Amino acid sequence: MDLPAIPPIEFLTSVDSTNSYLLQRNGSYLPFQAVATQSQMAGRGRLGRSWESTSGLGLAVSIALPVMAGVANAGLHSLLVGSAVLRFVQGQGVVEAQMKWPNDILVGGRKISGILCEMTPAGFVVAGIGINLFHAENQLPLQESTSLAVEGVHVEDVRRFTHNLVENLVKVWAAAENSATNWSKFLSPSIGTLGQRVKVVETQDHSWDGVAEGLNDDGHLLVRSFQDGVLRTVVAADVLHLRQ
Ligand code: BT5
Repeated sequence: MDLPAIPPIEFLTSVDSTNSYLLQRNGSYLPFQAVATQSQMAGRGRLGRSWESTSGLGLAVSIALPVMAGVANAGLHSLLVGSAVLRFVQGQGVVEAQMKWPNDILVGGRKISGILCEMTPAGFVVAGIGINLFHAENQLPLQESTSLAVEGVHVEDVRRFTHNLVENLVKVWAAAENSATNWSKFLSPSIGTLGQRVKVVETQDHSWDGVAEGLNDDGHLLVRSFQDGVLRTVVAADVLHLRQ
């Protein structure tokens, strides 16, 4: 399979948000153009949440990805990016890493990476990836977080690491393009949430428990409720893995 060469990655000393930085370009991108920093001062998560990456110990990278044919929503793109990041983190030696639907990479229940995909009007999706690299246990931003260092992986060269991460994403993009629209089949093996007992948090005041039984071709999670046995389609919510 011939893969496109990736454009040179722009490394910034510091920036508010790598996603915002790329989005400001208003659609003038080369495919797989990326920007990265170890000092992101106002990293954004989903739903107005934030991503902590001010310490210089993590990596924030955003990539302009060509919108996948037939995929209109950011959610499915986010799952595709998540599956690439999962494989990459596992390839670094963290074999027990898992993807929690929709966009967290966890190791033993602790978050090592988060993904934020934002659609642009010009046929690209800006995919933002935050990864904790060098934090020691006492430098982690949250109790439920971890880093590659804590998991025993030492990153020697951040630029090379970033390059390999982007290259890995290009490979997953090419494989996904070839798999047409059978997204459930393509993505399900990457999603650790499947088969788990979960709490679906719809709003602060409304949550329910069930078993995650599958994923549909729109990337939505199918959860069978414990309360009434109905299989519900979860489009947008936070999902917590319950202890078995
Ligand atoms: C995410 O949102 O996990 C998406 C994070 C995306 C960050 C990247 S960095 C490059 C690009 N530029 C940006 O501005 N953003 C992207 P969400 O699922 O909403 O999770 C946010 C939650 O993760 C926070 O509320 C915290 O609980 C937790 N969190 C924040 N920083 C963390 C960190 N460094 N490590 C682990 N967990 C963290």
